[in-house]
Amino acid sequence: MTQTHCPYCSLQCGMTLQREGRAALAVQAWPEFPVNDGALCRKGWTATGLRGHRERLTTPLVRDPATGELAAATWDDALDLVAARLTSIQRDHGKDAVAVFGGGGLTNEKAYLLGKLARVALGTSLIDYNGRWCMSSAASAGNQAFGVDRGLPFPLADVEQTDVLVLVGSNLAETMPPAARHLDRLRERGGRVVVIDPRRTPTADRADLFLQPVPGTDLPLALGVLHLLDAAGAVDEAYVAARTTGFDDVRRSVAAWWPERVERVSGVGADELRALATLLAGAARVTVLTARGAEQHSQGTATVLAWINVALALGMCGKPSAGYGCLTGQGNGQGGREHGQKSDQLPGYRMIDDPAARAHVAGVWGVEPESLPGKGLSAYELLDSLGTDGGPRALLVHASNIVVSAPNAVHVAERLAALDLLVVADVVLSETAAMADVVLPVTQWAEETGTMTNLEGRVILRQQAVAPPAGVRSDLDVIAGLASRLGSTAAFPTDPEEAFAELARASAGGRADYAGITYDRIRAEHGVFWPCPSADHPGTPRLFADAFATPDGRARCVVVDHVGAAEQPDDDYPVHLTTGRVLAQYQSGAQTRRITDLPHDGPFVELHPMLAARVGVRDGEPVVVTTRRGELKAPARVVTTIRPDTVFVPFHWVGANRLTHDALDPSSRMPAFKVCAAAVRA
Ligand SMILES: Nc1nc2c(c(=O)[nH]1)N[C@H]1C(S)=C(S)[C@@H](COP(=O)(O)OP(=O)(O)OC[C@H]3O[C@@H](n4cnc5c(=O)[nH]c(N)nc54)[C@H](O)[C@@H]3O)O[C@H]1N2
Ligand SMILES: Nc1nc2c(c(=O)[nH]1)N[C@H]1C(S)=C(S)[C@@H](COP(=O)(O)OP(=O)(O)OC[C@H]3O[C@@H](n4cnc5c(=O)[nH]c(N)nc54)[C@H](O)[C@@H]3O)O[C@H]1N2
Ligand code: SF4
Ligand SMILES: [Mo]
Repeated sequence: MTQTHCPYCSLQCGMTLQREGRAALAVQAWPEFPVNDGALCRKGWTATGLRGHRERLTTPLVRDPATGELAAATWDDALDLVAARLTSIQRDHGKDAVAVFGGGGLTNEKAYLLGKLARVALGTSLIDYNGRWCMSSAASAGNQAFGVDRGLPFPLADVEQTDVLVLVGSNLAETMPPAARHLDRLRERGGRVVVIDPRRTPTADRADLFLQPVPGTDLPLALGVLHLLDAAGAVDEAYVAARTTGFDDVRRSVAAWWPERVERVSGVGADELRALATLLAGAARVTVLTARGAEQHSQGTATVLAWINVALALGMCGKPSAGYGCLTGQGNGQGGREHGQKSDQLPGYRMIDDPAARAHVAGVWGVEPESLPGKGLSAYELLDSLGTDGGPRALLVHASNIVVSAPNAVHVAERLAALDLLVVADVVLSETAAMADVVLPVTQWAEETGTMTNLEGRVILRQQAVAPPAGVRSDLDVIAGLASRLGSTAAFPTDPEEAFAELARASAGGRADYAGITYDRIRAEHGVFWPCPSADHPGTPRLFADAFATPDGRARCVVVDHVGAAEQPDDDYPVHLTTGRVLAQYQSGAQTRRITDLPHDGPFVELHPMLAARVGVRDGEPVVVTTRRGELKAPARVVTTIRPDTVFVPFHWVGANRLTHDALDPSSRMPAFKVCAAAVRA
């Protein structure tokens, strides 16, 4: 019996894996783990379905130049080939001719060593990861406003004790189902839930107040709320004076956002906006949480900053059971960005252009600080540059199915095809792996040990329950195997606990300080919250009680203004397209589409009966969605729960991202997955 965590989302629900006979593995509850109290969603309960699956990769594959087909190879042949090609490409085209793409599903140890592989063994500046698509706008806003980015600055269960919880663009009843019980308990206590979403989701069904804006207008909503709060004298002036800077400018900037103007822009009635402001003004404790609906926009960072301003104006950040937080997405979305996979960061959440940070990390790695490359390109910019003149000629991908999940995916697939060498490490032959020159089969969660950092900043332990299938190696082995073949003399431990100890040293003194965390402590304490700088430090479940992580300890109120979505509807593309998730599928679907116990109903197009009537399509009939990038034909799902001017497509199947565009947020470089202009026809 092994206590571990679900392989999927950032809730990282605790679960027990029980061996049954020689090969089978059963998922059981782990009631003592506090984040989910033994509850799991159906993805968690069925997670062992990929073990022993006939499509599980169990041997390296190398593309035969004669036939163009992938063929089985030995590990030595595959790694020798990759290292030789990388070396010759770098010799001919320079260090940055090789790029690395990581994932927020990787353990901290893997993410850390992938960053070290890029910076030390390859010497390339080009590494980024799919977390850039996940919550980088909230990260950027958190850094600007609070001086630190930790998704939730408090344990998730704290929201049960708040008085008003505002969920901006989160469908947690379907994306983190066990967390929905907090909403139910909050309401049983008499608290109120507000949900803001262009679709009335199962989460919105739990709301006391539901606002249904045009996609991409959460920013003006926040400006309008703050306008009303200020007009009502509901700003906590003492708090604002003592704990923030910049509020006067923000106050002036919202003066012109009266409710009728907000209504014209967002489609949310002035009365509904007033109802929200009244609810907030009368509450002792308010918690605002954003998720991808608010963040995946070309103004995602500004939108989050606007909602942080609301929370600060009400005096909530740092107060018990109140404040602002972002609901991170991937299993290790939080830790994945703290330890060096992001193009501008070094381990411990250090910035790569900070000389002191470079010196510290170079010291731990035993290299000269000058040898470390500088800042690279963000995820989409990196993919966009592949195979171009002067761009990278080789790409290593660990834990992302880019072909399905990147925006403007047809273009991205063309860029991948233009490479001299594509290497993909994965568990299954994902759509991206199927394009690779070399595919490396790796272990999956139940077969390995390592740490993950959940959405609360709680560092937890994934523990091995079974031996991996023969022929499969861990990403740690792949990274170490490549590093030594590339001639690196730096340490690339393959033992996860040893890797974690090195990571902890590298993070020491950084914002995300793991120096006092050990596997034993995690086991004994149900996880440890960072920062935890020493063995005798208790960890930090709650941030900001006394001060923010800025140089002067005050939060920054940042002025932001509404520009609007990068692509607006017009005569040719008259509706808004938004994208997102369904309960039973995970991400690009590489894993969950293969699990037979989960429904496989393919992509669909959700649209309102009024729009359906206009285009002449009935429920279940095929409908065609087109954008300036591409086209998708899929069955219509006619529902009254979506705005009549908006269509929704889940991105778990090939298709949604043929439609999305590549507008990026200027500060976080996050793509605007959540809104573009589209046309619909029967
Ligand atoms: N079932 C399931 N759960 C998951 C995942 C999964 O793939 N499947 N993935 C995990 C990951 S990595 C992530 S990032 C999280 C994401 O978790 P969520 O952010 O909850 O998921 P999404 O479905 O992407 O988006 C949430 C909602 O945003 C709404 N929305 C769209 N446009 C807008 C807008 O302009 N404004 C507002 N306010 N709302 C808008 C959508 O209608 C949708 O209901 O889920 C995690 N959990
Ligand atoms: N249109 C649209 N597009 C989106 C989004 C959206 O809302 N709308 N959301 C975005 C968001 S928030 C995210 S997080 C991304 C996610 O999109 P992806 O990056 O594609 O995420 P996954 O499907 O989880 O891909 C992970 C891959 O890694 C493999 N894998 C699992 N574990 C391991 C491991 O330990 N090692 C290795 N090497 N491989 C492993 C899996 O089999 C899978 O193929 O999609 C983004 N794309
Ligand atoms: S909510 Fe997330 S972590 Fe929990 S069982 Fe479902 S997918 Fe797994
Ligand atoms: Mo995500």
